[in-house]
Amino acid sequence: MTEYFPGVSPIRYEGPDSKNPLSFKHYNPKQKILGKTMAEHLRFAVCYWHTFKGLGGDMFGLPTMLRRYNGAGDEMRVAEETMVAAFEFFTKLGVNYWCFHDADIAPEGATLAETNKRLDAIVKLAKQLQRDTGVKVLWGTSNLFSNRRFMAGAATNPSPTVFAYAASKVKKAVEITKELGGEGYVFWGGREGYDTLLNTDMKREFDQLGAFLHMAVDYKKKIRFRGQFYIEPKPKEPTKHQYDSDAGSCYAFLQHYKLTNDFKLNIEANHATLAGHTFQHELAFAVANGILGSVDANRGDTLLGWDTDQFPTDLYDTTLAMITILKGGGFTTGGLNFDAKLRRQSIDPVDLFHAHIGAMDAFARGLKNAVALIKDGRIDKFVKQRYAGWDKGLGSDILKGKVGFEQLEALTLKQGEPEPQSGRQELLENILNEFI
Ligand code: XLS
Ligand code: CA
Ligand code: CA
Repeated sequence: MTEYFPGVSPIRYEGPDSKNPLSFKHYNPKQKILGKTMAEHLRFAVCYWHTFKGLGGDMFGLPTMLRRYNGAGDEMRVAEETMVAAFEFFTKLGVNYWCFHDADIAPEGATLAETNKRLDAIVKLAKQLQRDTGVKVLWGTSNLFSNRRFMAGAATNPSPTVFAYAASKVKKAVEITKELGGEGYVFWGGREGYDTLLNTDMKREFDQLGAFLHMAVDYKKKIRFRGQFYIEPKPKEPTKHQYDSDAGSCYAFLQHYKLTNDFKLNIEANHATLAGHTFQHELAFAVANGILGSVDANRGDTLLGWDTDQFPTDLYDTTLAMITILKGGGFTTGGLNFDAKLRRQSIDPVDLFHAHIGAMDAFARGLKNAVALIKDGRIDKFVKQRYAGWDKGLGSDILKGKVGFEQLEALTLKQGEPEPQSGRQELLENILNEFI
C-alpha cells in the first residue's frame, strides 16, 4: 500500500513544553476530565471534502496543491486511493471520526444508477478501512449544491423532478451513512434559498422543504437508521439568502413543520459569524432550546466577509464554545468536525497535520479552560445572583402566572423606582481572562 504521508509518525501528546510541531501540546486523548476522557468530550472528526478534495483553488486561481493520490489512474482509482490516504491521515492524526458528502467519496456517474454503483464500491472499501482502524463516521451528507441540476435548489426547486432527484440522492446517502455506522446525517441547504424574490415563491419553497424533510424522516425510520438528523444553518453563500439562515430561523422552521422531534442542529462557527452572531450565541441558542447536536469547528476572518473556513485557533472562541457545550450536557451523537481548509499557500501534505494539530490543541485548551472556569464558579455565581429574584417571591409568582398586569401596576405604584444593578461586564471579562 502506498504511504501518502511518509515521514509522519502517529501524533502523540508530548505536553506544553514540547517543540515538536508534530505533537500535541494540550490534547491528551486519554486524560480524564469530569469523568470522561478528552477524546470522549471532544469527539474530533476530519472532513473529507476540504481535507482530501480541496486543493487550494479560489475564485481567482487554479489549485495550488498537488496530491499524489490524484495521479492514481482513472476517476475510481483516484477515489479508492484518496480513501486509503484519508484513513492513513485519520489514524496518524489520532481522530476517531470522519464526515463526508456522497460526492466527495465517489465521482458522480452518467446516471443515478451508475453513481450509486460507484458509491457502493467505495463504501465497501471505506467499511473495510473502518474495520481495520476503528475510525467511525460522525455524519454523512449528500451534496445537493454542486451539480448544475441543483442550481435553483434541491428540495426548494421550482421543478418537482429536481426535488425527486434530490430525494433519490438523500435516500442513497442515508443508506450508505447507515451502512458505515454513521452516528448522524446532516442537511445543509446550500442552494435552498434564492438569488432574487422576483422569480421565487418563498411560501411554496418552505412547504417543499418541509415535505422533503418529512420524507427523509419516514425513510430513516423505515430502514431503521438510528443516527441523528441535523440541519446546518448558514445565512448566505452560495445563495444570497438561505432559508436555514441561523439557529433561530431553523428552530422556527422545525417547529412550524413539526420536525422538532427528529432534528437537531449542526452549528458551524463561520456560519454563525456570517449570520451576524457569535459562535457562542448560536451554540447558546441551540442549548437553550434543546437542539444542539454537533459542531463544525472552524473560524472566519473579521476582515473578509465570506466563508473562509479557517482552522480554529482562537482560544477565546474555543473556551466560550466549550463552556456552552459542557453546560448543555456535552456531545452525545455529535462532535467537533473540522470543516476547515488550508490556506492556498499551505501546499504540503504535512500542512494538513499542522492545521489539525493546532485546532485540536486549541479545543483541548478550550475544554481545560472551560472546566477550570466552571469549577471556579465566580461567573456562574454572579449570574445566579443576578436572576435570584426569579426563584422566589415576586419573580416566581410572575412565572407561575399568579399575578397579572393589574397586580404588577399596583405593586409598582407602591414601591416606586427599582434600584438598578451593575452588569459587571468588565469584572467578568477580567475573570474570563484569568483562564485563557
Ligand atoms: C458549506 C457547509 C457544508 C456542510 C455540509 O458551507 O459548511 O460543507 O457542512 O454540506
Ligand atoms: Ca459546515
Ligand atoms: Ca463553511
